[in-house]
Amino acid sequence: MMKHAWDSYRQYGWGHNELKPIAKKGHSTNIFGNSQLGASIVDALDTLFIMGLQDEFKDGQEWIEQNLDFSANAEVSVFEVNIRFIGGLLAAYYLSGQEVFKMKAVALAEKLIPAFNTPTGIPWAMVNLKTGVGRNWGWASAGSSILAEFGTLHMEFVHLTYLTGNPVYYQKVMHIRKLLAKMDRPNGLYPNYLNPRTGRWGQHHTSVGGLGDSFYEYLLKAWLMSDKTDVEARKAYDDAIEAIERHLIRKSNGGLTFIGEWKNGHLERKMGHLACFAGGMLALGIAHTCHESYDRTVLKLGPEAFKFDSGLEAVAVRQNEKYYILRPEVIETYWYMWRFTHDPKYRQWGWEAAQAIDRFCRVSGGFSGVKDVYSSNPTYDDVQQSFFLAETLKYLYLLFSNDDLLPLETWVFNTEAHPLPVLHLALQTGTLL
Ligand code: DMJ
Repeated sequence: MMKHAWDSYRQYGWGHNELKPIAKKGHSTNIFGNSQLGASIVDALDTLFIMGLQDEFKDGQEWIEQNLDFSANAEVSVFEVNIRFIGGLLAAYYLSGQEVFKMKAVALAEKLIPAFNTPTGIPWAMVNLKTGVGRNWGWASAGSSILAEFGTLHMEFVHLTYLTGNPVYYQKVMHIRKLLAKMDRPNGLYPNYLNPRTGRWGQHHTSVGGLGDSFYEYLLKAWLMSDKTDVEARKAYDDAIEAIERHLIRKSNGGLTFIGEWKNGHLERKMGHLACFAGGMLALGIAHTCHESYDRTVLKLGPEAFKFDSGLEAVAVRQNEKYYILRPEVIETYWYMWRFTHDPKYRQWGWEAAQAIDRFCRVSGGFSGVKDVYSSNPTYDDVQQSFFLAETLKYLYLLFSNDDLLPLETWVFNTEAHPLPVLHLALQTGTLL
């Protein structure tokens, strides 16, 4: 599947950010601005390396050496560029030892630093790579920055300081953490929106799915990545999860554990596909619930969001929530649960998902998302997302590999599945400061 995804991108979308596997041409979205940064190449590199696809890896490296530069007049998402590009380049560097990846990661990080020029130091969501001008998404509450965006820079930025000796990256993300630690939280929950001018929360919406998700993930992983010495991060994680357990985690009438969304004092009994990564983070009954969300569809692929009220149990109701865009979170959770328990059901569930993807998402020009997982005759969205190569296929591969391939004692995966090593000595000896 990886060969088919990569070869198709190589043939029809090379250098573009993503691929349209039906139209057989390049694709991009607003998260990459109007740039051609080869996002699929950078996102896929470490997967190719791990799978032993050396020629393909070399091909990607060559493209990066010759073509990847960050001078375009393009407004990109700081978060997306960080997790896919900086994370991807750093992982490629750590795995292969090739200096070029480190150099490119640092060059790109320099372009993101102007995004932190706000009255509070909470970065803008977007930055123009050429001019350094930042701004926020028009749709975000009251001009706010997004928790899952400014809260998902920590791992990569700590590594950048570790590799370069330049303290700036570390200082930027530690500043975010300190600022958050000082703020009052309604019911102990972190709202998804924070205004970078005023330092006040926007709407009181809390989610472990979209807009919140990887913020919680990075608190836990900051602690893991520091060889469990960053106890401040662990404490913040424990406090956040305690409030989430109290207010958001419930059992449906049918006995499925789910994580709902908090909207201005009210619990919405709905869970997004994105929240399914939390099965691996919390190791609760979430993996089972997310498997049910797949199993209760015609295609055996999970919808974007599913509900637990009015007699509904892990199924999507709205037409615009029935799509599957090759997302990884459920398979990610299966893999973590496999590593934690070695219960064969997780491999079985992963195998079911792999077969369903191969059957319903494979087209001659790559892999495409589908618009309705409840229809036996689904239409395609014609996008091969870069995270399909970075995450979905990597987690599937790891699910059927031995534990000594990227052991979790020494590697911590960023939110785009790019493995970064645990920094044993650096944090303990304070060399980062
Ligand atoms: C990926 O880019 C990352 O996993 C991110 O944290 C959330 N969304 C996508 C995949 O669904």
